[in-house]
Amino acid sequence: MIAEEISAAAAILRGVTRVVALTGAGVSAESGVPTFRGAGGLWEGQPVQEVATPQAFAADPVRVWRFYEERRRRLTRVAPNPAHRVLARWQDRFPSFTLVTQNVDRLHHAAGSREVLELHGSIWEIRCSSCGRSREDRTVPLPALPPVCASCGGTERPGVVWFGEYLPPGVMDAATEATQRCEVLVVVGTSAVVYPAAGLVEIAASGGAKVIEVNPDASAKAHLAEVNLRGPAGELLPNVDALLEGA
Ligand code: BV8
Ligand code: ZN
Repeated sequence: MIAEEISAAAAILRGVTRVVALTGAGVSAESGVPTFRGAGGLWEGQPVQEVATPQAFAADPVRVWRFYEERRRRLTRVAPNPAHRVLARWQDRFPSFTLVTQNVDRLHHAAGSREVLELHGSIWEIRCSSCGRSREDRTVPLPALPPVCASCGGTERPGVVWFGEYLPPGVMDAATEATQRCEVLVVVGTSAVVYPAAGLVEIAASGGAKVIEVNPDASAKAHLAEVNLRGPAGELLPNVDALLEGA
């Protein structure tokens, strides 16, 4: 029964000090942002894993930019949902709270979350492929595709981590360190199939932390969860938070 699961999740979270939350596309689903799975993992019929790669960008930068422009445009019309807002509140509810996301949409920031560990970068960052100069740019549509670097004339790319690319070292180390030390890991809206992000669930569980999953469907790591809240995060996280509020 979901009510029991919600109380079980609140019981695990009540009184703990070190909490980490790991989020994926599902936390933004109720804001109207399609998940990767939801779209069948495809863009224009091609697996995203093939579009979101340095090879695809080298072969056809305009095509890859169209993929990101379309997502940037869609993101200008969405807002954070209650799941984002609860996770923003939790940075003040727990003495040590770390928010780790695979999302590039910055909806956690828009909900008031500070110090979000963005494992896969941000769709609002633009970086020069030559000199590495990076800037936040929310212009939609961009005046030219591909955008050109103002300081060296190089081709600019979206500031996201593509498949086959290493994650920003500092960010992954901070996420790993927080997960190794946490008492509870809350896994929200991820299928947990992309690495090294998905490996964080193992790190938490093998470190003795309790894992709570919030997802209508079982992720690839659901077997590591103490409690599985099977439903939309925008509905279930506020219920858990309400029980913590009452405590
Ligand atoms: C790397 C940014 C070193 C770009 C992304 C080990 C084993 C196997 C493969 C690998 C491995 N190690 C490395 C790999 C390769 C690869 C990988 O993991 N491949 C997978 C496909 C098997 N990893 C990499 O390439 C990483 N780099 O390892 O570098 C290296 C270097 C050279 C050579 C080798 C290794 C880089 C990975 C990062 C790629 N960039 N995003 C962009 O966004 O365009 S990944 C992208 O896809 C997302 O960021 C996210 O990580 C992933 C999608 O997953 P989710 O977010 O979970 O979304 P999904 O749609 O799948 O699921 C949504 C879930 O939400 C569902 O479960 C659904 O039920 C749920 N849901 C729906 N509605 C709701 C909900 N939940 C709650 N509430 C709701 N309302
Ligand atoms: Zn440059």
